[in-house]
Amino acid sequence: MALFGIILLLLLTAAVLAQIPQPAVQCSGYRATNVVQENSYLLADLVLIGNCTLHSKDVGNLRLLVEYQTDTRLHVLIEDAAREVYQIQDHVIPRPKNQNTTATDAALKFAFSQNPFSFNVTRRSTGEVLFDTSDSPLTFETQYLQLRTSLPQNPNLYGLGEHSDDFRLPTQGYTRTFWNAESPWIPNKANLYGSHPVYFEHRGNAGTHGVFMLNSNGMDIRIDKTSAGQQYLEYNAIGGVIDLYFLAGPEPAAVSAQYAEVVGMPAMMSYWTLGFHQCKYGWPNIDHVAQVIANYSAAGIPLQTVWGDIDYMNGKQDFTTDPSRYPIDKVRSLVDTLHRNNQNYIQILDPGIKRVGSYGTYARGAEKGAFLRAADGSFYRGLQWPGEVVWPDWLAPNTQDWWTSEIRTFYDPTTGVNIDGLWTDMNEASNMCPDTTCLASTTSLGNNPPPATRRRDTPPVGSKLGLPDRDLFSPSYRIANHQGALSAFTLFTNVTNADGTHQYDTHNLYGTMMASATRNALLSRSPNKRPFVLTRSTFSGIGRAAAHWFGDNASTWDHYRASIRQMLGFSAVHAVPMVGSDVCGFNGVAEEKMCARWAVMAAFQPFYRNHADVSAPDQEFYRWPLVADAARKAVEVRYKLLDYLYTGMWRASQGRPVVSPLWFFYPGDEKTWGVQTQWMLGDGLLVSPVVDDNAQTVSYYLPKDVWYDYWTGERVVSNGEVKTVEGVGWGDIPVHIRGGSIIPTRAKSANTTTELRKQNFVITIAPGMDGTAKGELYLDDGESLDVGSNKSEISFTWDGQALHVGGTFGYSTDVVVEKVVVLGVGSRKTQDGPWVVSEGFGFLL
Ligand SMILES: *[C@@H]1O[C@H](CO)[C@@H](O)[C@H](O)[C@H]1NC(C)=O
Ligand SMILES: *[C@@H]1O[C@H](CO)[C@@H](O)[C@H](O)[C@H]1NC(C)=O
Ligand SMILES: *[C@@H]1O[C@H](CO)[C@@H](O)[C@H](O)[C@H]1NC(C)=O
Ligand SMILES: *[C@@H]1O[C@H](CO)[C@@H](O)[C@H](O)[C@H]1NC(C)=O
Ligand SMILES: *[C@@H]1O[C@H](CO)[C@@H](O)[C@H](O)[C@H]1NC(C)=O
Ligand SMILES: *[C@@H]1O[C@H](CO)[C@@H](O)[C@H](O)[C@H]1NC(C)=O
Ligand SMILES: *[C@@H]1O[C@H](CO)[C@@H](O)[C@H](O)[C@H]1NC(C)=O
Ligand SMILES: CC(=O)N[C@H]1CO[C@H](CO)[C@@H](O)[C@@H]1O
Repeated sequence: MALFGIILLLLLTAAVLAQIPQPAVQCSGYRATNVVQENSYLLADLVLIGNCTLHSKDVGNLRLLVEYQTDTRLHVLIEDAAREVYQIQDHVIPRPKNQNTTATDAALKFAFSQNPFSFNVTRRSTGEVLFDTSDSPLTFETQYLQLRTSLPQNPNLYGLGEHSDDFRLPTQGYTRTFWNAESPWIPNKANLYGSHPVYFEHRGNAGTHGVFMLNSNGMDIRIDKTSAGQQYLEYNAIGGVIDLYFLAGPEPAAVSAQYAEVVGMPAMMSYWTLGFHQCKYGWPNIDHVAQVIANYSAAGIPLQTVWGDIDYMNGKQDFTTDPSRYPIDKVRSLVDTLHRNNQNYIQILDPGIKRVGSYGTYARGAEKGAFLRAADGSFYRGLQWPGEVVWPDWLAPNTQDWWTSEIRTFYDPTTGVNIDGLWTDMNEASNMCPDTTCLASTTSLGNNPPPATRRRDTPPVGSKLGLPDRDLFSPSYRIANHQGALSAFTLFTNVTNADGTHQYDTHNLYGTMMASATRNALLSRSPNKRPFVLTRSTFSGIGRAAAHWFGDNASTWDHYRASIRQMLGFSAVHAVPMVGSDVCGFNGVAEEKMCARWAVMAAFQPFYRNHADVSAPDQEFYRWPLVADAARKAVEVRYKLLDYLYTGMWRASQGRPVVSPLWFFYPGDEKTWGVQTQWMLGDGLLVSPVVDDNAQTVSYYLPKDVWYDYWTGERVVSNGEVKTVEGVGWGDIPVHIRGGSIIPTRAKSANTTTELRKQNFVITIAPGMDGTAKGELYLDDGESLDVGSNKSEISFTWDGQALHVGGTFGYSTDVVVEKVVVLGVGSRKTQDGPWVVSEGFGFLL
């Protein structure tokens, strides 16, 4: 949400740097010796053949470990023999269990050449080469790693977020940089707030596979062709080890699930979080917030959750309220009112803790040693919203306790602000010091804390804490960070964490650790409620802990479109299902028609929040008649579909994406591979919004199948055609049911998710080409972390004549299935209920 000066010059410098070709040094790589090959693993020593010294000193002795971890997952680790090089702490990213599959049973096959060492990964069933490093020697230096794989021409590559580029990535002259950074206006071809070094490669009917590089160091991934025309993808990292997970698929959604198994299954969301959210930076006082709530109600637009941006804080300090604009008693009473009306409230937290002795949060953190330290042992300082700040060291032993205690005290339901979720912002970390010459510590305020014991400079062998004697401030290989130097606008990379690791290695994990610590604190506050945390900065695996929005985009049609491809990346590739953009855009002036379109489109995306910057005009949906109409309709249809979405989120918590690109369902249809303005919501709905600026016409692709217009039920048989519709109203959006699906909806919408849960169901059957259909419905209490057996997993099958409803019915509910509708040729058939939803039922139509 921060909007502060980004220096154009820095951007240009980064762009120019990114284009400088790599030195043409021909390194000779490593030789493999002492090879040990067992049923399910392979070990070898890799010995440097000749010094290369591209950017730093070569690491002479490496160790190769290849594990056939599961039938579909191959792990290839190349680490320094002494295990000094930094590896991501196990407690930050817990490693997946190794099932020790026998190599010959595995879908992927590893093969290598000994001298020089190179390897390839092939699909055993077809011999298809998925990864092949033989074109270029491995480089493993103290501050530079390079590994290149050849790829087929014009590969279909997806992922490598966070970025705002095409969902199917460019294949020439393209660099993806991983360095979490404040990124106002989410520029194209730039590193943004999060790092997810995983890509999926789709080869049509030959299958889809994934490759995950578990490395948090600054990195450029280059996708290009050699002068001889050979397509490649190349990792260039400034540290860490080569830790690759190959995921076999072969179905696209199987790769998503296999990736989620590696980084952790996404957290299940509470039902209410799927309601509509409103936020705004710049709401001047609590009475204004109350007016927003009242005005939503008066406009008949259901508002589920109200958010507090930094406006609520006193001097922009976490865990405070402004005594005159947001007095605590008024905030408490507003939250009580919201809760009485079954609505929710969420507040923001920033990592920067104001450095002033009289501020309790600071004083208690200082006492617990919860902050990062500078070279002299004093707390390392920077600038964030409140002014001069210190920064939580999420790796210090008492930081979680301190953070939990601050959260539990300030958000105590009986004496404090009884929030329902928290929002972690600015956690890249974003430091407002404009460049690396800004040393906040020279603008000393107040007392320094007692100096800490100086940490050892040489970590013990085997500790994986990071090699000693590196230039942690200005490494010779410069990644194409759009902010310029590594330490620009963030924490100095030479700062040491309490566990002996350095920001140089852990920078990209900072936001994820803050979000996880916040989740832990919420869990301690309400042990059996699913915590809701929204985070700006992310790393692989963040779905386990938090939801994500796409940061500070703009109120433009471009960003309206970008939000679709960003959602596809996070949901389908990065295992982060609860995502969305600031609806109607964050920066700049939202225009009425664009806002109407966005209100409607985002109703079909998982996280649905309208939010804008302090400098942007108010953009609540009720402010324009056209947008209010569109929003009423959008929220109504979203709420009717909310259990379908909730079921999708439940599947997502088991690894199946809730939002997917069309090619996940039609992998052999080449025309789907580049589609990035349509998406599948769950398994049954295709959403195809109008995407052109101010347009009322949309052309969308309908793969070869039978489809049903969601609004009219009309059956459309497509031969794989682009359809064009004109005169699409500002509140309208083409949506189709995929033939073969059964969609449960609530019969009526409601003003809150609590009321919605009391509505009856309607089941809509959309027979496929063969006349059959299936679907499912998941029900539970909507908020317990562990529902035990109190859940219903209901399956619907339609064989052309009869509907069978089975599954488990552990969650008891009074609502009934009111009606079953079968779409088809001619008029739809309807059967009226009621049928109870607490047991299976079946009937012939
Ligand atoms: C690489 O250089 C180092 C330092 O100059 C030297 O000790 C080492 O033997 C060299 N290794 C090889 C394989 O050339
Ligand atoms: C796999 O093998 C490793 C090393 O031999 C062992 O520690 C681990 O327990 C095994 N895992 C399973 C699931 O058998
Ligand atoms: C994979 O690598 C091995 C060892 O270098 C080699 O024998 C084999 O031909 C390679 N496979 C393919 C399909 O390139
Ligand atoms: C709410 O609506 C009233 C009446 O239209 C208007 O005067 C007021 O400015 C609105 N306030 C907000 C915060 O939308
Ligand atoms: C990091 O490097 C900067 C610039 O050289 C220096 O001023 C600072 O003291 C260093 N900090 C630490 C913690 O080493
Ligand atoms: C929602 O509340 C409005 C009043 O704000 C009311 O007119 C409307 O009927 C309610 N809708 C539902 C579905 O209960
Ligand atoms: C399930 O519901 C029963 C009856 O309401 C309740 O006693 C039990 O505690 C619930 N179990 C869990 C795990 O929530
Ligand atoms: C994805 C996208 O549209 N990004 C745009 C964000 O805004 C900046 C500045 O307006 C543009 O340069 C980007 O193209």
